Amino acid sequence: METLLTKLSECVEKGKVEKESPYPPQMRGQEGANEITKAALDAGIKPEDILSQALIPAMEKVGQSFSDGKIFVPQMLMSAKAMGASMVHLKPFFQSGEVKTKGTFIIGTVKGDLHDIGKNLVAMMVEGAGWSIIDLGVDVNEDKFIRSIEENPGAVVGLSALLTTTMVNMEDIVRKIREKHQETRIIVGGAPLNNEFCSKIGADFYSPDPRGAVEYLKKISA
Ligand code: B1M
Repeated sequence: METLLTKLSECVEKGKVEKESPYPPQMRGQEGANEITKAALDAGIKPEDILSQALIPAMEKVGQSFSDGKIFVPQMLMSAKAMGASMVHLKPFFQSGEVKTKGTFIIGTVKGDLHDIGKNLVAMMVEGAGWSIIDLGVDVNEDKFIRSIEENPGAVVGLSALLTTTMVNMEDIVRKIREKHQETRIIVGGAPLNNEFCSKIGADFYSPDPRGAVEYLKKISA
């Protein structure tokens, strides 16, 4: 089990998507995130363990290497691609929750921000917990959020941001949503956020991870 997770972690760190991928040259011909994830699931490793013990720690290392100037945007993008290839296999497990009747959850990464891996994970887990998902994608401005709220009365909104430069855009989006739809519940998340920031911008709830968002939704829909 450990070997598969270690290998998978290495694939994400180095950006090895699948066996046929020519990148990175030193791993040519070796299995990539696609094949190793399938093998890990076949070996009975739990999807949550694949996520928490291989994929997320690998991405943390990638972030650290980027901060240290050891890798650059193209490498980071290949790592994201490898993680995506793995998540394709995990998605059905996270989505096979209960019947979808609990409500609608609108989610998007805020304007200026293109990071979507964390947002996609939150969407998957919330969908698995029985909510209908409207995923507005990345670089989403207040107008798109407001339009979607108007099309889906009573929906809960989730905002994701990964950059210190885009988390500030959340404040603007929350304020504009509140001006028109004061009652809308808003959850915020993303690596640079915290509870204090959430209170400052007037959002309802901050969650550091998908589980917290699911728990909050459970609580408010009970
Ligand atoms: Co970017 N990037 N990136 N990047 N990138 C970070 C975020 C960074 C920390 C790397 C670093 O310097 N160490 C840094 C931000 C620094 C800062 O602002 N303080 C950074 C930078 C600087 C940049 C660029 C500016 C680089 C450049 O161009 N010079 C650029 C910005 C582009 C833009 O958005 N406008 C950029 C670009 C990219 C890529 C496109 C190459 C790629 C993204 C590909 C994609 O998403 N499809 C990328 C990547 C991959 C990363 C890192 C390495 C990994 C992000 C990730 O997917 N993590 C990242 C470093 C890091 O995070 N360690 C980094 C895994 C994911 C599962 O975690 O997204 O945190 P995360 O989501 C978590 C929680 O935060 C939470 O749940 C998730 C699961 O646990 N969560 C929520 C997230 N949203 C939530 C919402 C909720 C609740 C919980 O409720 C609604």
